[in-house]
Amino acid sequence: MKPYVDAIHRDIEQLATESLAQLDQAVKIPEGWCTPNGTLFLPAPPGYSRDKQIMVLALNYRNSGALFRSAFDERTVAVITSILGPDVELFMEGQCLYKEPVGGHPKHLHQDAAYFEHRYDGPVASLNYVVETNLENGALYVVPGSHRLGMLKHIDTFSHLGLDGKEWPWERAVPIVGKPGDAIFFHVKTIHGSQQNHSTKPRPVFIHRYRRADDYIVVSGTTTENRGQADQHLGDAAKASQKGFMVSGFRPSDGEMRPTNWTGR
Ligand SMILES: O=C(O)CCC(=O)C(=O)O
Repeated sequence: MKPYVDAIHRDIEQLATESLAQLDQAVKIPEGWCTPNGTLFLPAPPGYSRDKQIMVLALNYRNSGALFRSAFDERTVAVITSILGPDVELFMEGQCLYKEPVGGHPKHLHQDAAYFEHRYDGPVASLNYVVETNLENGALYVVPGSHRLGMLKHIDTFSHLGLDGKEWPWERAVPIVGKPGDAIFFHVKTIHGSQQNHSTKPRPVFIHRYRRADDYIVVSGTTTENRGQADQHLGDAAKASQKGFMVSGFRPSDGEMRPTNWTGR
């Protein structure tokens, strides 16, 4: 991601400033607090200069051209198609996890499939470092081979759905240190997470997710309560409303009539 990382970093810092300026308008939601621009905040650690800290910055393909361009990077797409096959779409609109300095949030070990379980193999994530990322500021930890364990039981944690820390302590995971622009590719059931940022500078990462063009969510949630609710275990019809932009290959029509680019809608 080296060709894009400086421009994405600038967009990230601009959005962080915007989000903090909107903090007095934040509304309470089950996951924390959300500012009008869509950034998610968590409670700040004790001794912090304010009572809330940034968790998920609202950076996405609609507000950052550099982020959108980077999702189509040829080398990245080549890695992804070697894993998923030729017909691949974007899943979600890009994501940015932002750990503030001096105590920024941990993301407890978890499988992404707890948040979005899929019909087939599910999305491959490409998590990208924006700054030098190490044991002090919140390197990504992964449990190698854990994608073969199937779907594990998650509980509610400070950072939303996570694995029980007694069964899955950090010692079971290995950290991946890296430089700005380094990309880590991992399966939707790979156990991963990251610890607090103890450095004096922010530690952002940005994430692209890719899935087979015919794959779709069957169960989703952010808490044990909303994961268990009604519109779950969606059937094949769910794909009609879950089509992402194609990054590779072709999606044949499913025969459903819908407005296209000649209507302007
Ligand atoms: O911010 C991080 O390092 C972890 C992000 C993560 O685990 C996730 O988005 O699923």
